[in-house]
Amino acid sequence: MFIRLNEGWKIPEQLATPEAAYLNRRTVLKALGITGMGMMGNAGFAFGATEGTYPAKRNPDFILDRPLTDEKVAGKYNNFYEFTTVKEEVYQLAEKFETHPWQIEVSGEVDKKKTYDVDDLIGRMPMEERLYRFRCVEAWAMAVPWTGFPLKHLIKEIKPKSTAKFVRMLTFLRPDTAPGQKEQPWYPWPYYEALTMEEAMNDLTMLVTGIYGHELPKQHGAPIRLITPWKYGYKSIKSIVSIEFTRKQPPTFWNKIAPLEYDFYSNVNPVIPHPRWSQATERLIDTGNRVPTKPFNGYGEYVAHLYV
Ligand SMILES: Nc1nc2c(c(=O)[nH]1)N[C@H]1C(S)=C(S)[C@@H](COP(=O)(O)O)O[C@H]1N2
Ligand SMILES: [Mo]
Repeated sequence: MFIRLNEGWKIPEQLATPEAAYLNRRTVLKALGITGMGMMGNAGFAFGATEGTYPAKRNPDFILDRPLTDEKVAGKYNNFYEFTTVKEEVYQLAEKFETHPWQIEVSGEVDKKKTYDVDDLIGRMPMEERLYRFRCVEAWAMAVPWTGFPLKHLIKEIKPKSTAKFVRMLTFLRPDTAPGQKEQPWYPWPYYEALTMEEAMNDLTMLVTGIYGHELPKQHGAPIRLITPWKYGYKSIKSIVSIEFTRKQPPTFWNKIAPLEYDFYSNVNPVIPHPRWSQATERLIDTGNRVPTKPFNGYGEYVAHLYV
């Protein structure tokens, strides 16, 4: 995040292409009533306890103002510092990382600690697909179909105590198989993030296990990650092993490293520049087009009320 600034932000903005609601091929075919199993097959991605999960039914409430990002581009341009800070190399270094089986520990302001198995959650949570914009603080952006479930469903099941005001999440700590953790000991591993309880319960907030109609490849944060589309990407913590409910606002990884550059809330905001670059526009990673940044990344109707 520090070392590979995109040069693009320095050049004058390109004009945005006109907005148009995006429908992909499957949605169009569905609308016409002509989808068949042959077209919607799983292409060998689903297996084991999650068989039949993907592709999940798309939630039609979430439409895009831009085409979906090319899956191959999104899968080879990743921030996942546990493996490397070189975006183009994450997918290779994460390849052998073991993500199955996988448990999440729930602790803190709860009646008793509990362990959840990710396959079990996938089997019984209301899985859906959503097309979301995604915006990294480095000013690159993409639009992808995530599969997962709103975090609020899990929180309602957990029933945290009324003293729970924040939700803290942690990534794995495995320096033996995650070379970035071993070779960059100056970072405060494991990666940790947090939301207010209101943010965690918001309709937009998802725990995600899939992308592009199949399970998450490792570079995108398998087997389960957070997605908060109105916040900069670093809030979307990958490969979650722990969820803790706290009374006080927890510290966060990037805020700890550079408090003046990364604040707790980190809501996408075109008028507040990062100390080292403008946030007025963003670069779409597959086309290279620059488009204006939207307040709350375009999701103000869902979340603006949380911040007044
Ligand atoms: N555990 C962990 N989660 C993480 C990161 C990371 O380095 N480690 N990087 C974050 C940042 S800065 C971004 S932009 C997104 C990138 O998600 P993607 O690679 O799936 O596009 O993941 C976020 N989640
Ligand atoms: Mo990011």
